[in-house]
Amino acid sequence: STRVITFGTFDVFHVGHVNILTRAHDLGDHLTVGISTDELNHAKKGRYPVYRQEHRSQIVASLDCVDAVFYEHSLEAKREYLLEHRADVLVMGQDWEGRFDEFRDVVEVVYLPRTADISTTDIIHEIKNR
Ligand code: C2G
Repeated sequence: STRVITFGTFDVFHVGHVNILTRAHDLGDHLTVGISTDELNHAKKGRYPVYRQEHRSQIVASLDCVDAVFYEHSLEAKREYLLEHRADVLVMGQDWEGRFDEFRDVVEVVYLPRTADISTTDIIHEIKNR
């Protein structure tokens, strides 16, 4: 059986997130999702997510297409996460194209097209400006 893994923040959960998770699930038999922690977001993006990590992971874990979730504490630990979760396929959106090619020795790496015209950043702006 094929084990798929993907990573993300999944903040202010939207249909682009649904699409990548359902397509990732369809590439195998078991989908594990690494949820980037609040502290990882603060360190890498300079801001905390709108939704705290417990709520983001609870939302993602509730989906039929998701079998397991864990917290991604560090971007540098990706190889350890892939091995720990016995992943066969790593799926990421095309905004990450090429960025995970170094792991092709342990997993198949697949970059999927993003859903057009939707992002957490745009949603935050839309809410601010109404
Ligand atoms: N995504 C998508 N279409 C959108 C928006 C997002 O397909 N319109 C995908 C992204 O390509 C990504 C996933 O949804 O694969 C999660 O996106 P983010 O929550 O923005 O994830 P990010 O903060 O990029 O975290 O180790 C990698 C990081 O944890 C990725």
